[in-house]
Amino acid sequence: MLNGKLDFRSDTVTEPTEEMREAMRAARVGDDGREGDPTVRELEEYSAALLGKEAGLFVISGTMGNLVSLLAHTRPGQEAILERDAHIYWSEVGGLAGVGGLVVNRVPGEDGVLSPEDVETSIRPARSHFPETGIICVENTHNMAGGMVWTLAQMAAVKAVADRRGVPVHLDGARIFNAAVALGVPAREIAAQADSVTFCLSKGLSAPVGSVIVGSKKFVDVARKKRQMLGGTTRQGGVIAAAGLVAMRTMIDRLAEDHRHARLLAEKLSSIPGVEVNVSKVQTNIVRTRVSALGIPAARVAEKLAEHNVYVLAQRADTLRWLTHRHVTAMDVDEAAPVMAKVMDLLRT
Ligand code: TLP
Repeated sequence: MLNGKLDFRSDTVTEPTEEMREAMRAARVGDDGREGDPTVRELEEYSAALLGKEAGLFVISGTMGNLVSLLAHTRPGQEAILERDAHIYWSEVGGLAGVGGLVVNRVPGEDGVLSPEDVETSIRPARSHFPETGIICVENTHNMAGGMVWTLAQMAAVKAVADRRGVPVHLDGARIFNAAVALGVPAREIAAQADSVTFCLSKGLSAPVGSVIVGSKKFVDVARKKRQMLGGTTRQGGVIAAAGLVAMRTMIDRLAEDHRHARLLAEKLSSIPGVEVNVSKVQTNIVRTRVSALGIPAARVAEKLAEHNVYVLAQRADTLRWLTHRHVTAMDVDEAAPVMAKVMDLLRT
């Protein structure tokens, strides 16, 4: 329950813990655009060490992290290979084309996972009239595929092709820690299969603001310049970075609980007539329910649920997305499922 609501719209709604608020109050700060902010620096170094990379860069959002990374890896006119339903394609205002000048090549994957064969054939051969492939983007967990996890082997297969063809791989790891918890491996093993990673502090980890990019020192130096170009350098950013540090130190392991709640929710929803859920594909904290049997738009179902204090996202015309997070308890799941059953009955009649 969050502010009296059963709020399943996103893990972005999570609010900072008391420990985060206290750390923000006490944060040591400096001017990050001049000699540096000690707390931002600590977050960047902590992130790089945790993910096994040389350097880190604090940014305001996942969207900025992805854009800065693409700008640092590529030149205008190059091509970006992305999975068809990548967040970078759907939900980041087309920044890669609008700001980065990149040609977009969307490659269909299975449950959000690209095959190495498809990546191989999508990389442009060197011909004078072709754009050059500048970047391959992967997403783990994959949002539009319902929080599906790429295994290490699947990531390694794509990375091997990319390395052989000399193309960098960027991982949109907004929810990399959900993937790590689901796979039972340290996040650094996932990060090892990409040249750069963006991850979010303000989703399941509950920090109020921020994401971090990690990669080689050389890459992060270029990314720092691109961040500045976008106006993304903070001044006393330590005030928010402090909450990010608490998030990384205290909130990763508990993501397993969100995954259990998502599974529980999926099981409960799957028994409701007219609601289609693929329970076996609920691997992390996202549950997708298709409601096309009703013949009315998912947005209408979401509206009706909200009238009964249950908030979800209409992700596609026929699909609702339910996300579990720190403010959704097992009791909340128990309460929400019968509301969905009731709403389906109301809309059917
Ligand atoms: N995802 C949000 C938004 O789509 C509203 C959500 O509710 O799921 N990559 C992935 C895979 C994401 O899911 C998101 C945000 C981002 C990047 C962007 O992060 P922010 O919101 O910090 O810019």
